[in-house]
Amino acid sequence: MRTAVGIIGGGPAGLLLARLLHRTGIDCVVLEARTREDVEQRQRAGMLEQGTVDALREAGAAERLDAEGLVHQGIELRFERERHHIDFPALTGGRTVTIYAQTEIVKDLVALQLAEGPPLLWEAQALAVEKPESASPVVRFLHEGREQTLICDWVIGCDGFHGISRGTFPAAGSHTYERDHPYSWLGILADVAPSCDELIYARGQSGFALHSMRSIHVSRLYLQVPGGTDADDWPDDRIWDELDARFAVDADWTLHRGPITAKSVTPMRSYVHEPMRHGRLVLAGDAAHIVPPTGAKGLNLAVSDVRVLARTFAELHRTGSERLLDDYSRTCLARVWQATRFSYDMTRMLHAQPDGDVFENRLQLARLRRIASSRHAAAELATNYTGLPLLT
Ligand code: FAS
Ligand code: PHB
Repeated sequence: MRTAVGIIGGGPAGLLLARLLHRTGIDCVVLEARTREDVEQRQRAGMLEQGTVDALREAGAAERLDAEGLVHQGIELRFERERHHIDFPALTGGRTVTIYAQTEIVKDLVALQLAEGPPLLWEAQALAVEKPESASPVVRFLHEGREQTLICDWVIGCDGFHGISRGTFPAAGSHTYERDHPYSWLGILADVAPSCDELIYARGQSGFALHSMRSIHVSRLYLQVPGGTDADDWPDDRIWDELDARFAVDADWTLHRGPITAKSVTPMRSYVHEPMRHGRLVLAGDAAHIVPPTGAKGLNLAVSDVRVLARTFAELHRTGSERLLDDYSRTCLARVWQATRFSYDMTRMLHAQPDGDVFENRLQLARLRRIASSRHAAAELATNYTGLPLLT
């Protein structure tokens, strides 16, 4: 097989990139290791910055998002049994966010790609990227029981944190920056109407909790748990009891319970790989960076990488100039590090420190009190949460 742009990975980054390139008239192929069912059912993110909504509209993939997405005007911070609303439009000159599950974005993009192209190969596992420094890099992949090759002009690694693309980069000149946080998130889906109109980020005495949602009928909640936690050790009642304790406030508010339909544990890590390009191999999304989901940045960062990348290929296609491509890594990393900073700060501010560091505990409260009492500090949180401008 031969194509202009070989895309490894059919998650949100790979699918959105394929859609944007296809609409620009650029030939590409997506190789996805898993099945369609796997990819469409994988419970992940849910909060979209306006830039992500704009990108999906630009891709002609936002019809259901516009009909079903829940636009939110802010979030609530909870600590010391107090409630503090962060009013996004008032603090950011009108910006809002939208709740629409990553699973639905993937379903929308898959349906469009299967209907209109480009080719999307399921259960096509990339084994290696060869000759990335050459003008014709090759992806060796396993599909339908045999090893095949995809000869490309460019290869884009959209294969997530556990993919193979990043490992193709030469050690010399590559740098990784990482921090594993000493706790994880236990995430649940529950068939019960959300107990709130907007997301609640709670710093409880025994740990962090987040109340999100997927619709007006389905709640999505997260609970800080020790690293290495097995979801099976958390029966439904234990989860609801702990969530109740962490969301407790001196106000008339009830956490509504319901049947839990999905449970999973996600480790908390911060990770950045530099650079994001080597020769004709380029990384986008989780293949290049991971943030703890406290700042709701993972999916949004993947989309902003893709928006930059699609523009660079559009210029290359139109003018033959690689000027923007030469700048891709620097452009994306500027935004990646800002999102990494924000996600790290939100995580450290809201999670109980397992080592019971009382000094850190007091610092957390001081940070939260500053946000609750200072318009300036609240505006800084709101500006970062709703998304910094693209191409910072
Ligand atoms: P993805 O990991 O989504 O997609 C990579 C794709 O590449 C996968 O489909 C994989 O099967 C495929 N692949 C891998 N190796 C391959 C190979 N060798 N050949 C072919 N295909 C290959 N972000 C938030 O903002 N909020 C959240 O609550 C949140 N929760 C998360 C929970 C979990 C368990 C994880 C892992 C991530 C979570 N994230 C969250 C971050 C998540 O949303 C990512 O940012 C987002 O999926 C990034 O999309 P991609 O870069 O496309 O990577
Ligand atoms: C989600 O809805 O899955 C979600 C929302 C905000 C976050 C993390 C996850 O910070």
